[in-house]
Amino acid sequence: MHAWPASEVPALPGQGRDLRIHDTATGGLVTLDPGPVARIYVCGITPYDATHMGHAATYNAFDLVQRVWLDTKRQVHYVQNVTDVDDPLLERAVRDGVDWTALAEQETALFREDMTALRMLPPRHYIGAVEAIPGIVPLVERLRDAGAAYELEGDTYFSVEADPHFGGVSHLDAAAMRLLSAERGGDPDRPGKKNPLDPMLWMAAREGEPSWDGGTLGRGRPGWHIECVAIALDHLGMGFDVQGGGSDLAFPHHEMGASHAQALTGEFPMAKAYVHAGMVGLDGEKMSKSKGNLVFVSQLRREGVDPAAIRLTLLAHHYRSDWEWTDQVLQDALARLDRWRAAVSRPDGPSAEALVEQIREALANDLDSPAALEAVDRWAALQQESGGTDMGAPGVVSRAVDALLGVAL
Ligand code: 5CA
Ligand code: ZN
Repeated sequence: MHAWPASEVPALPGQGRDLRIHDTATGGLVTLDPGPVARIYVCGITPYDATHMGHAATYNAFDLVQRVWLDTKRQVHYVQNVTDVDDPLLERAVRDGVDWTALAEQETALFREDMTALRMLPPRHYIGAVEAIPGIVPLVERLRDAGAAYELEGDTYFSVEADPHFGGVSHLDAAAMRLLSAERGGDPDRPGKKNPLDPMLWMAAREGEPSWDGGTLGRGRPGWHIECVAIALDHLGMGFDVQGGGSDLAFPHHEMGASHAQALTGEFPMAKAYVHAGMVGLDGEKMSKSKGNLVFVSQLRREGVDPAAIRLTLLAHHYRSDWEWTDQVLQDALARLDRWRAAVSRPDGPSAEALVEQIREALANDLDSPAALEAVDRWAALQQESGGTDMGAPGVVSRAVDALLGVAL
């Protein structure tokens, strides 16, 4: 499917820095050394409701990854999926009495608009689960033929025992895995499974639900984890630089995906870093479509909130921390945006050279966007207090804030 338009990324003077980022699999910081083309896969939305602040925060984190790499003059091969067929989408369509394809199309269109408004750079490949099915079926057949998958009442399951590295992404114990599996789309209590954690690869057609030709698997639809593996391997291949998503995806989604890929290719790891963004909450609970405690990007835009302020709200929190959306965090961002805009509206100001380096340094250090914002705050305060004589410095600041933070002043 098509993605959304890219906003311009201004080139900056000086040299970009290599990214050091927290990898869930090793539990520490890794310095990534991508080739001339950095490769990143970010798990996309399940389009049954509008983009909320949690989604926006997660995509903001990976947009920063892309911007840091672009600043090092690399190209970025960014792939994102859309889970445009899955249980929650089908359930919502039934609940609301709407066609599931229309619901998916409508919410995906809204997501594109939100991403455009927030100046998130688009993926090079934006791929729906449905369009990936012809590539998914042969992978599931291969897993089955290799003994890494088995059939249960017509459904096909992956056998976690097939991967010697299973557990290597999330490092959870079996009890924690079982709990999370039940919470996040798995079926650990289904009788007949070899291991309660085994995830479904291909679900045989159910009465009243959409299904596709599955070759020797029979008609059905794909499981969730194999969707992302098929799309990532097709477009990026093994050993890409970053797999990203919110921290709720570490287990089971990224754990299972890593196992599928290992069983398919015999190679390890699928991604050099598994990067997870913290959860954004509201009123003490994780913001989630199923709980309904949501602040939508599109709602704020309708209310006339400047998308640059929404983006500054996201940037004011470190991507790995869990945080709460409040009206105050948005008010703070609006005030900051005003200060910054006033500071860059003059033709001259304090030198911006050190500031560009501080933003670069902050982002290269595990995407420390709060530190980057503080650096810009300091420059803006200096501009306000004593000004400066550096002609063009405000322009440099505008371009740096745009290129590195995605905020148009
Ligand atoms: N389609 C799958 C991924 S393949 C999915 O998880 N879709 S989603 O719509 O539920 O979430 C989209 C992205 O937003 C995921 O990376 C998810 O981890 C992230 N996300 C969901 N809720 C939150 C939240 N409250 N805070 C931060 N990120 C969130
Ligand atoms: Zn995914």
